[in-house]
Amino acid sequence: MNDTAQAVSRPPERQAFYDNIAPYRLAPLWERLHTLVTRTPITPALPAVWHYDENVRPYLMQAGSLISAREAERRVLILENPGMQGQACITHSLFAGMQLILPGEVAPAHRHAQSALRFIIEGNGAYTAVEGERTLMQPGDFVLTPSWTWHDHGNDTDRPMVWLDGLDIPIVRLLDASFMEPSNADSQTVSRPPGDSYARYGANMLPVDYKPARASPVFNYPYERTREALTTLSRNGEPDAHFGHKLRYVNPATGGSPMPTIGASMQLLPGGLTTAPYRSTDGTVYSVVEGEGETVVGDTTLTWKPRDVFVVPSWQQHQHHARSEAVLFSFSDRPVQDALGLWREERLQ
Ligand code: 1HN
Repeated sequence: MNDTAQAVSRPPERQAFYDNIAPYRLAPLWERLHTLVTRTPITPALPAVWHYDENVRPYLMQAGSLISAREAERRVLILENPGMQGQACITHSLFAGMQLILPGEVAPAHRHAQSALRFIIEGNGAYTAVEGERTLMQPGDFVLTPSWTWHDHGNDTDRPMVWLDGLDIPIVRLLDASFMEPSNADSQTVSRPPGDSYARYGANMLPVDYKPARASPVFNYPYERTREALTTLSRNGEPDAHFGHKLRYVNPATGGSPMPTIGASMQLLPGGLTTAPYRSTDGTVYSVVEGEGETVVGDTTLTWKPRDVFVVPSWQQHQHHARSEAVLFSFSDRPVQDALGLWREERLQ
């Protein structure tokens, strides 16, 4: 029996039985078992790529002239997986969108059960405020807004600011656990100077009496530091066959993922490298920071360059090829699968 196992046969007397029991909210498991419990993961998600310069940025800018950040609350174009149209997700478990905030605009303060990450794509120096502290964002920065934290965004620069939003919306939807609260004020009162969290928690040190929480106390992981680490690694040794030089972001107080539902990594692929075939159960969203190349997922080839986003669905074998030295940011639901004992990977040669 394989993944597309034969259904059991359905002669007229069985069909009549199913019809008879349906009004009583009963259904035969044997008609559905093979689609519920599959030999290997079957996902509705398809591999896909969004080319930023050609097919995202122009429409995001059009959206900018159609609606304000204030009216939209968040001016985001959803990156919708072509295998799950209308479901507002990029993988079965994750939402991704591209958010624009124009000079002078404010995206008003709110908080929600959903955890969010921002990965900065374009612009310099707009801010996100999280729990009363602002951070100025630069391309390649990885910014967190953990579950139920107040957050607002503003752009006091003279250039548009664009970032990739990643949220655990489908996970919260599955669990029917969504709560949201708007703030009375558009912008939070700033209660701590910029850089305060990073000084307290981001220097490989912690306040002496700090008690670890579910989410990382660092809420901006600047690209400068990440790139520096990857540059050093790439000078010091050979790349891993499957990952190149790859580091994951951590909650510095626990060594676990920065947020309970979303894990994130950054990897450097030396120019010319083709990674060995790999698959894992966490469908993964990639944002290209530097370099050009392609990722072959099954029989689909996704070609990418800086600022493109692509998605590799669960359990689909893939290989990255870097035509030039490349840096890829990625995020997935791996912490959820790890916590539940579900995560699996397969490394082929
Ligand atoms: C949200 O609150 C933000 O705070 C971005 O910037 C994207 C997508 C769906 C629901 C809430 C934000 C979002 C979102």
